[in-house]
Amino acid sequence: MRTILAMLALVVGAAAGCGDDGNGGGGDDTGDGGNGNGDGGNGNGDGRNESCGDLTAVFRDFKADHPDFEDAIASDRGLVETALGGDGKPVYAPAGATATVSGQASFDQWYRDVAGVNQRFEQPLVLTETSPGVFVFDDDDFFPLDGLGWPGEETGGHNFHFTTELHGTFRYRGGEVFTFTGDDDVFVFVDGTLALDLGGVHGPEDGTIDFDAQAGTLGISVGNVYTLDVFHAERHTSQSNFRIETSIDCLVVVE
Ligand SMILES: [Ca+2]
Ligand SMILES: [Ca+2]
Repeated sequence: MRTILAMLALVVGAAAGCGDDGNGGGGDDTGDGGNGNGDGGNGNGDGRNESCGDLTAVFRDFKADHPDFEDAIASDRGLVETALGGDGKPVYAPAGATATVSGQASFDQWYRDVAGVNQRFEQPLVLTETSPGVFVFDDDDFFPLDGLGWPGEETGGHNFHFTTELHGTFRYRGGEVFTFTGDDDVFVFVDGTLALDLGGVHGPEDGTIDFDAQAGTLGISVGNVYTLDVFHAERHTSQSNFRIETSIDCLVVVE
């Protein structure tokens, strides 16, 4: 299944003309016309395609009285299995309750539409090239569902207690990194294998995927296209931070 998805994404990526030559900080009028860096061979001279990094996030709004939200504050690594589930969702790993999760039944609601429990929204989440070859989304006041979702649930004027899901594909060129900083839980899967675990209810924490260093564990090889799946949960007041920084030059959304 994931191989098929990767193949489809490869076709889409090729059609989108994702090139290496557009990472020059947005200056397209320098007149040199020859800014290809030579390692990709597929640049079309038009710069980085606008679809690169133009992601769409799925948000699900929860209420504070959900058993896993606004409860204990604790680091809680190991909440998910190493392998992403066959349905593309994280698989709850512990045998029962943990410091911050009631159990599998409650966890399974985090990234699935459940009537009466959560409300689903889709919004753009766009990575911006902040310096040549560095793509960032950064919001230390991350409240995408303010004014949406369950009424009467605001704290300090903000809608806390939601989850975030992002799905993309990228061509592994070698040397990429992907850093997440934020709260609360974050699970990142590469080619269906857990590559970053920041599980738990906590203040901003950060973790980095070093694709070269983790290539063996992840089973990835330079030149191929892979899936990148990000799952996040905002589970506790009074902060919501969400920051992605990556050198992946063309992350393409998967619907
Ligand atoms: Ca909420
Ligand atoms: Ca929080």
